[in-house]
Amino acid sequence: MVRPEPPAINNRASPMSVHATSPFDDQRPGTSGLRKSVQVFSQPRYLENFVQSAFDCLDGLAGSTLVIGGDGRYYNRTAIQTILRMAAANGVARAIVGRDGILSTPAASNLIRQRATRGGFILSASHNPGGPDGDFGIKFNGANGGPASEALTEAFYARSREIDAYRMIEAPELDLGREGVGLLGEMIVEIVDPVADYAALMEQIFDMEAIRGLFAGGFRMVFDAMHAVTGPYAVEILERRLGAAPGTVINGVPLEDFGGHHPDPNLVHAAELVACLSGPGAPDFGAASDGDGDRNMVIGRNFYVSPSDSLAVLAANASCVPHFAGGLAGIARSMPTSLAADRVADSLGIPCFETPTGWKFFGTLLDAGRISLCGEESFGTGSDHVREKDGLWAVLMWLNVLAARRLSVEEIVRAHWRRFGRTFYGRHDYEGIETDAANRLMAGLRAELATLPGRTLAGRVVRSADDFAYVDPVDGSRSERQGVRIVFEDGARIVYRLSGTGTSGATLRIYLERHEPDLSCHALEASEALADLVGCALEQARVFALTGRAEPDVIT
Ligand code: VG1
Ligand code: CO
Repeated sequence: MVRPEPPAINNRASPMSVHATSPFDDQRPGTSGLRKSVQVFSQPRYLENFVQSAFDCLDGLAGSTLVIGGDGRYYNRTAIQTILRMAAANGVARAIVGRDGILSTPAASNLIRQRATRGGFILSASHNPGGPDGDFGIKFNGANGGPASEALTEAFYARSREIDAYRMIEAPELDLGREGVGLLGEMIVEIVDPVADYAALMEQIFDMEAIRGLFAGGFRMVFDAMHAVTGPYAVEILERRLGAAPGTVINGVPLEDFGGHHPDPNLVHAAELVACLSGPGAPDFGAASDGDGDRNMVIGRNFYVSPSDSLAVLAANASCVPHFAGGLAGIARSMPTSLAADRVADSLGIPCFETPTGWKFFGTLLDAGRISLCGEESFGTGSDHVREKDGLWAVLMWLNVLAARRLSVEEIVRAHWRRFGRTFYGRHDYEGIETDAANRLMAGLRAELATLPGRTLAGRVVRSADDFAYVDPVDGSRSERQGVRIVFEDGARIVYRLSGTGTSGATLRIYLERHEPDLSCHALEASEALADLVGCALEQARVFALTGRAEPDVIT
């Protein structure tokens, strides 16, 4: 909220200057914006070139309002000062900035929408480590609050290849720590509480009374903010508004280097949380979020919920949540996400869309009202309330379902499996492999696709094999080469793709799933249930021969 304090800023007379520059050749955004090491980003003109390239491609920029904020990682404040001076020089009329430069990705998406702005810049490398030796990132979200389309990010990239000048006014540093309204050159700068509007939105969506009742009845949870951006949001909403015990939020203070950890909520990097939820006296519920607050991991007492299952369970229980009282229009999942959500959509008689990896592909479907819920296997879940995945929202949705059903997390998931069957799922990541080897591996897979259908691999007959291409059902845009998939007659799948968020070498992701209707097999560990598919996937891609890697770095 804007406090009635004197303007923090007054630099009306600042001269605008045009600075000569020359292109960098590596500014193509990936799955979610441009991500590079801090070292790369802090080179002179690097950030400036990318931001000016974006400005040059945006219609209606002059006179518009932009939202600017980030996850608080190292270089966040410096980058915000630069972007503000550039926005002022490019004729932006107003900038809305989170206090201390902080905005979680979903909170930024919400502000862009609520304030009817032209869009915004979100500064984050999400789950990648931070600090001077870590990563930094920037992405542009449009007026709907969602990540820029592929067509637009390609336009930014094309522009970055020919840019010869950027515009920036000269002005002293702004005090980002004080809420209020001031001027930077001709541009109004409004520094806002990063949490208030987001918390208000959550109050509209969920049955807060029911969740308060849950906590009042002794329900205990731990939320691991991983020293990333969600700390202040989680403290305000869980502890202050919902009455969760003080101390429910751990690692709640955002740090520039996330305390030296990967702010990536999975079983490997959120080990502290996993330990808290193990053992007899463990709390009822655990959750963690990532660097920029858009991912979520949820776990029950001694019970892990895979993100694909989480999407399916939330979809099946959506009617507990006031925002979805009218039912779901449809569901969407990224291609490598398991088909568990499709089974729920079937039972509800609503469509389930399969999109390429990355939240930018959900935007058109959400805008057109064709889906209400969407998710990815990478700990991303979201809905039509914003145009980003939303970590804390997903945790609140789980709490709302738990409050309505009065069952444990494990009971809810096991009941879901009994009804729909269990989809065993695993993702194996091979990080930092040599780019050439990764490209050869993918090329090898692609070369064999046509010969696979009808063949038997490790006892399963291949039904189809392709390189996923997507035609957006709303705007007709086409995206090619989004991942190699091998689908078997029994519905089991192997998917291969290279990460588009890494900053060094290549990361190979292999996704495996199979559906198991037989109740007596539901107690298997996913690793046992998928062992034969894993073997088949490794052999088919010649992973060891081409990369020398015998084991994945992370399994989720
Ligand atoms: C990864 C995930 C993808 C997610 C993306 C951004 O991309 O797999 O599902 O949308 O990260 O998430 P990739 O290309 O590395 O597989 V976030 O929270 O890092 O912005
Ligand atoms: Co993220």
